Amino acid sequence: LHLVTGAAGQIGSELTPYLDSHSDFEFVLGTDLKESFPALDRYEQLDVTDRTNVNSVLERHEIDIIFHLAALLSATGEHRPQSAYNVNLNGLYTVLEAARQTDVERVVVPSSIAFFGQHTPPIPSERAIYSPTTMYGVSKAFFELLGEYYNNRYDMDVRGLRLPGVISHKTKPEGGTTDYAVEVFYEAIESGSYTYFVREDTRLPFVYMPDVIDALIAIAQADSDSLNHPCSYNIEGCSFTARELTAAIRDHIPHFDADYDPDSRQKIADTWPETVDDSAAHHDWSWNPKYGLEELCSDMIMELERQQIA
Ligand code: VAH
Repeated sequence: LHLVTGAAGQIGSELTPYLDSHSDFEFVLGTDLKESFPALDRYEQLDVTDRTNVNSVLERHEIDIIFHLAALLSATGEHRPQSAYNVNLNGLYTVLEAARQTDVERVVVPSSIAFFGQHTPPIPSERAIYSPTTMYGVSKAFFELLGEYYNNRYDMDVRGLRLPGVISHKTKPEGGTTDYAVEVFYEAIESGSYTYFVREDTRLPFVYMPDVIDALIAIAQADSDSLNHPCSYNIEGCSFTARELTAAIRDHIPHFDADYDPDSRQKIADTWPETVDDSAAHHDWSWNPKYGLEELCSDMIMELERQQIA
């Protein structure tokens, strides 16, 4: 059985049904804080910070791979650093310890470009200096270091990849610094205008959800001998500025009106790299994104217009 924590979140709510519907995977148990989650056939409530609860789930089910997605994102983490510490650090430690004690075969955890910071050089590779300035980024550095520790000390198989901003249309974004790149699509369709909370020249790396799903599955299935950076792979689908995103949307919605009013999240975005070197992922486990800015724009707008009509 595969276990997904954070199954109701932005990535979990797409990864879980995807894994469940593809026969070459085992059955999947989705878990999250919600009492129930009717969208999933197999779902249990799970608080990853509750050791008894985590141990009970792992002891009652034969879990082979855990996709540990439960976390608070960067902006929320700056409003509630203590909660972000508890979920992102204590929760991770609880899951790794329970996985170790119940012989789970593999644990896959998303890291993030938030691992980097203002001292990171342009176009960083896996080994570039990291200096996270957010509790969320600190928790991702903690994951990468603790995951390598568990691999070396306990011969476990913990893997991770540094996700850039994730763009998707199935769930509304919550608490990310890159949420503007998702909210803008909803507003362009619903109201025809959007005020970005970053400057128009803010450039960040992004990845579209179908490429995220492919990457998480590819790294989960990769031969461990080929993984030179098991917990730390950079990946990127495309890199663009808020201005370029507006222009790409106007290709589909000509009257779309945008303005830019940076808030506290600009400070976080300014510490992240504009683009990353993901050649190691291409080489080690055949990372090969399908969606550039134009492709993700047309797919997002088509899917949201379809949802709006439905
Ligand atoms: C966030 N979407 O904004 C997440 C991600 C790189 C961004 O970590 O916090």
